[in-house]
Formats: sequence, structure tokens, C-alpha cells
Amino acid sequence: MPIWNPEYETMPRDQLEKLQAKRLKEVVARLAATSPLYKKRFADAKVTADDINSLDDLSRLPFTEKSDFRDHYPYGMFIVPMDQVVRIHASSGTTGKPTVGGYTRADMDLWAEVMARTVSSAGVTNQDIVHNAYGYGLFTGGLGFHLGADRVGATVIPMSGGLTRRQVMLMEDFGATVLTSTPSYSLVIAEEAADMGIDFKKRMKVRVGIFGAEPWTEKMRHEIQEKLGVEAFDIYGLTEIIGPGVAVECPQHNGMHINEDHFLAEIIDPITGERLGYDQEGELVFTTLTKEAMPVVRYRTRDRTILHADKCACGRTTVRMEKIMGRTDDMLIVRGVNIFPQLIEKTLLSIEDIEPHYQIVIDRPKDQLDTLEVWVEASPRLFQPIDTRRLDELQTRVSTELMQTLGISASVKLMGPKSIARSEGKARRVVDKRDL
Ligand code: DLL
Repeated sequence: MPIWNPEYETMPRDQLEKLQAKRLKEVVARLAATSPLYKKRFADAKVTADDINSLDDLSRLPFTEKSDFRDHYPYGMFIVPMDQVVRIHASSGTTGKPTVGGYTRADMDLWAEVMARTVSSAGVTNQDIVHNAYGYGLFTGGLGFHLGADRVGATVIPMSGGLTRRQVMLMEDFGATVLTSTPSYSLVIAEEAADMGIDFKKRMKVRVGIFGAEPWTEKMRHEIQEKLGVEAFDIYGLTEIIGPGVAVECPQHNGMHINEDHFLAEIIDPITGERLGYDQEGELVFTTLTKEAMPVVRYRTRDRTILHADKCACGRTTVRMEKIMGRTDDMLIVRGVNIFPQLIEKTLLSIEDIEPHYQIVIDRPKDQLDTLEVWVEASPRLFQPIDTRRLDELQTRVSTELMQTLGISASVKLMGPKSIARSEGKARRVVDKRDL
């Protein structure tokens, strides 16, 4: 499988780390000179660019948080005049104002480069037809993938999300060989094809899928590969750093290689903020090394993972991040017990006749204990005709398994086909109705 930019993607680690240290010093100097926010933060931490001479000096630098973006909305994180900003993107966020990202011409070029590396890592070339079902618009997914697929010379089909029936038709008619979408939406496409009487694996030429923008388990990967007949690649990114293009799997599927010459990654203890080593689980933190419009230093992503630096058989030397294991802030506390939504997904999908469509609903009825409901669809074949005995058994099984993994009881609602709302983009897995 060709590597798009072997010079950087396979650079010996000692050389790569030297390059990172040099770029880190530069970005700190630039921020100190141009950003009122960082000027103050660096002064408070009593650190200047002169103090940054190796990657070990990273821990002297202050963190950047999501709240900094909120407090400096919309353009306060930019350090170049607006006449140099050629693009704005934003992530929707569940509450309040979106998080804004700005790009100069050089940032757009960098984005295309890291996205070209990304799609190449999944084996996409100029021979491919890329059906891009990530949302186009302020979300970075659609236009980010567009840039990368375009740069490698693939034929790009700028579908965006939605109108799923039409997507299925055009995927077949246009002969798509690659599908890019959120993992949850890929299953919606598969389901629609089945409803149209189309045998997806037989009729479609799609062989590769690049899925990300939301957490998904290994179980979900198996479901997708099974239903769509594709090799599924995980891709990670975020608006605050650049959008998609931060990290992606190679054909070894043993973690996502981070584009470390541009994005410096560390893992910290989410409570103490202390730096942790490779192979240790914690919160992922990024420093952008080359961005112009909106560099960030030690941005706390809240995403939990582990970094590995051992050699990868693909030849890339960059560190790999494991699948995101959840967010430090998505832990739900229900009746005093810590619950991770991904553990619920893993449990559900290990049970036969359970479909990968679910929602977790939490409520706090007046003056009562929290309630935890898990709504999940059962296989359509249990409904045609309705097999109440099997449904009852299944419900007991799901309740028991959830009780065993979570340690508290959940009330399980088995739902009929299509009763859980489908999403064209990121799926909404948790509905927390409590007034916390
Ligand atoms: O989701 C960028 C993106 C677009 C990534 C297309 C991949 C593909 P935001 O909307 O800013 O950006 O959301 C970023 O989504 O902090 C993670 O919590 C989550 N996330 C992104 N990729 C993954 C993934 C885009 N592969 C936030 N696995 C991040 C798990 C992911 N979570």
C-alpha cells in the first residue's frame, strides 16, 4: 500500500522528535508574540520560547481547554488578521455556541496534505470513486474528505448526508469504490439498501470505508464490515486541531497513526494533568506545530486513549492512538454509579438478534432515584410475525448482561425495526433528561 508522504510518515523517530521540538519552540514564540490569550498564559506559567528546547519541556506549557474557545468565540483564537483567513468551520456542540476553526491558505494546503495521507492509508488512489457522505457545510467532515480525495486524484462524489435512498441508488450507478461517512450512517445506508431489495455486497463495488467523527466499538466494526462488505478504517480528528486528518488507521488496523510532524500528541492523567508515557491510558492532548490561523498549545481533547510508539508493519514510524475509549466527560453517573456509554454498546452488540441501533435514556423523576433505560432494536425477523416468546427471552438476556457489566439495573426496551431515530451524521446515543 503506497504511503503518501514517506519522507514524513516514515521519518526515523529521533529525527521526527527533533523536528517536533524545533517546531514547538517556533509555535510558542509565535503565540507569545501574537496572541493576547497565550501571552498571558505563558507569563502566568513563567515560560518563554527560550525555555522550550526539547519535547521534555512540554510539561512547562499551560493547557488549552474547550472553554477557551467558548470564551473567545468566535474569532478570538485566531492569531492572523481576517484578510488571511480563507475558511471557517465549526462543530455543532450539543449546547450553546459552536466551536470555531479558522484556516489560512497554507492551513488549507496542510489540511489537504494530511487528508491525502489519510485516504492513502486506507488504500485510496486516483483509480477510486469516493462516495463522500460526511456532511458538507460547517462540519469539517465533508469538505475535509473532499480535499484529501481530490488531492490524491480520486473521483469525488460530494454527496453529503441525507436522502439515503438516493445515496444507495447513486452509489450503485456511479460505481463507488470507497464510502466515507460516520459509522452509524454507514449502517443506515446498508439498511436502506436492504429495504430497497438490494443485496449491498453483491451489487456495490465499495471495498473500503473510512469511518469516524464519533465513537464506535470493534463490535460495530464487525457489523459494518459484515453488512457492507468493506474493510473499515477508523479516522479521528477534531475542529479545534484541523478537523479530520489528525490520525487514521493503516491496513494493520492496530491503532491510528497520528500525523506527528504537524500534531504533537501526549497523554495526560485527566485528574492531575501529569504527563503519562506510551502504553498508558489517559486523556489525549494535542499541540499544533504548523498551523497558521489558529495554533493551539496542549489542547485537552477530553478523549481517552492510549498511545503506542512501537514499530508498525506498515512502515510508518508515527505513534498510533488506540480507538477512542470514551471521553473523560461522557461518563454518566447514574444512582452514584459510573457508566460509560461505550460499554453499553459493546454489551448490546455481543448479543445475537440485537441491532446496532440504540439509545440510552436517563431521567430523574421528581424526588426519586435516577432511571436508566436502554432502548434497542431487536432483529426485524422477530417481528414478522411477532415472536413474543423470543422477544421476552431476549429482553431478560439483555437486562441480565447489562446488570452484570454495569453493576446497576437498566430497564430495557426492545424496539421494532426503525423505531430509533436514524442520524445522517453523528448518532445521538445518550438522552439525559435530568436537570443536573
Ligand atoms: O468529528 C472531525 C472528523 C470528521 C473526524 C470526520 C473524523 C471524520 P468535531 O465535530 O469537532 O470533529 O468532533 C470531534 O468527535 O473530540 C471525539 O470526541 C469525536 N471523534 C472524532 N473522531 C472519532 C473517532 C470531527 N474516530 C470529536 N472515534 C472528538 C471516536 C471520535 N470519537
